[in-house]
Formats: sequence, C-alpha cells, structure tokens
Amino acid sequence: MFRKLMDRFDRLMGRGVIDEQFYEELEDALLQADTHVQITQEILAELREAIKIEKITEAPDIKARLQLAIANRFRQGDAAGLAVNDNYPTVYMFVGVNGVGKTTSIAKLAYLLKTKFNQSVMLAAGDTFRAAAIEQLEVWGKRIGTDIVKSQPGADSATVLFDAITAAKARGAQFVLCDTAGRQHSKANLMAELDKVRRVTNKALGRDPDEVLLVIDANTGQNAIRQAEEFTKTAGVTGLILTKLDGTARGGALIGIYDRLKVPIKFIGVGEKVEDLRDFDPETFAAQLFS
Ligand SMILES: Nc1nc2c(ncn2[C@@H]2O[C@H](COP(=O)(O)OP(=O)(O)O)[C@@H](O)[C@H]2O)c(=O)[nH]1
Ligand SMILES: [Mg+2]
Repeated sequence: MFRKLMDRFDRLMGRGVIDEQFYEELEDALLQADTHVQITQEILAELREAIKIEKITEAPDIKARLQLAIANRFRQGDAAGLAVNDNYPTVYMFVGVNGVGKTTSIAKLAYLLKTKFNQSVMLAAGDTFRAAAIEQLEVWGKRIGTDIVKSQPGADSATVLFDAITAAKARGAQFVLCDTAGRQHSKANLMAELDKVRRVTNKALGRDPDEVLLVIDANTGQNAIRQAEEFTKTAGVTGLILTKLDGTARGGALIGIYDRLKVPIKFIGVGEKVEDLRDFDPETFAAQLFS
C-alpha cells in the first residue's frame, strides 16, 4: 500500500541528508497516500523528535522509526476480538454502503467461526433489496455449509432478521450473521430504517446485537472516514472491518481512524476468497503497509 511512499523514501535517503526537503517530500508522500493532514503532521513531528533524541542516522533505522510512528497511530487499546454471548445466539449485524464487501465478509467470518472455532452459524439474508443479494448469500451458505434464513426480494429486512434469530434460538445455533442492504450514509431515511432493524433485533434477542460491524472499502480514501463517522453516529457501530486491503494505494486514510472514532478495527479483508480474512494487529498491519 505504501510501496510508492517507500520508493520515494529510499530515493530521498539516497541523497544522504535529513533536511527540510526530506521532511517536505515525506509529508507530500504521506498526503498522497490519503493520510489525514493532522495525522501526517503528528507522524512527522514524532519522526523529527525521534531522529533528534535517539540520534538515528542510518537509513534503515529511520525507515523503521517511520513505520513505528505509523504503527503507533493504529493502536487501539485492549479492543481486540469480537463480543461473544454465552446466551445463544451471538448476533452480529453487518452494515455499510453498497459494494464495500458486507456479504463477502459475512461469508469469511462464517467460514472462520465454523472451521477454526467449530461453531454453528446461521446467515440472515437481510439485504432484501435485490434478489441477487439473497442468492449471493445463499451460494456462500451452501459452499460453507451454513443454514440461511431468507425471504422474498422486497420483504421487510427487519422481519428476516427477527426470523433468523428466532430460528437460531430454536436450533441452538451459536451465531447469527445478519446481512443488510447497502446504505448511503447521507440518506436519513435509510439510516432510520437501519435503526429499526436494530430495534427488531433487540426484540428477538432481548438485547442489542452483540456487534454492529461497519464494513469499509479501504480504497475509498478520506470518504471512508466520512462514512465511518456517519454510521457510527446513527447505527451504533461497535467495530470496523476494512476490506480490499489487497489492492489499495489510498490506505493512508485509515491511519489514526481509531483516534478519531474510538471504534476498533476488528478484521481486515485481503481478497475475495473465504480464507481472506485476517485479525487486525497494529504492528503486523503497519508492517504490511510497507511490504
Ligand atoms: N479484492 C478484494 N475484493 C473484495 C474483498 N471483499 C469483498 N470484495 C469484492 O467486492 C465486491 C463486493 O462485495 P460484496 O460482499 O458483494 O459487497 P456488499 O455490497 O457490501 O455486500 C465483490 O466482488 C467481492 O468479491 C476484499 O477483501 N478484497
Ligand atoms: Mg451484499
């Protein structure tokens, strides 16, 4: 993701001096990767200070220190993992705008829960907006071997989720993963509908969904942050899933996302296959940004 940034960094280091031009070009490179202006300033300030105090002079050390400065902005306290409720089923709702990877992420998580943790999973085809969306989830369900609760296209999404939770209770399924229709965060009525879905979930479950996971396409740059802000305000988002990190040059926007939203990143998506879901770990993540 930061290949370009690093190429530039290497060229800069080839000049052999750490001067104002070095910092200016580094600033430019960070901004081009869509890093927030203020975060860019923080990273540069940390790097300047470290170079001075720790007396760093060698290029590889400066590079490592830059990576650390970036990794430091991905730290999110002790927010790792997903909430699991002993009172079955644990319910996760997936929200986000169209095409970000909600349905694919549901398939990936279902696969992970099933294969790695040996849990029984129920899928809820809550994206009733298009017939293709229901079919897509069905195909994944068959492939992974999980039950699915669905309805007709155009049916009430909240009802599907209610039925899925009820069915999961009856069958003793441990997890319900709820798909929802893509929503533009700017449309107030759709956001209100999302709130209704949440309330219905509450009715069927006796509590809020255990996680409301906002799926964000890492390629959307600063717009990803705006989506996240809006959804966090309206949909009670508890965690983020960042997708398509396998092909983005704009991931800089994600640096410092926790500082701004206080919503932790739970998983990252690195491809289109069910195996392509990874835990989020700041250090590993920051290291990958440079590979
Ligand atoms: N390369 C890549 N593609 C992804 C990833 N996650 C989802 N996609 C693709 O993005 C497209 C939209 O995904 P989908 O799950 O249907 O999005 P939804 O509209 O939010 O449900 C599909 O072609 C997926 O295969 C990812 O992590 N990496
Ligand atoms: Mg979908």
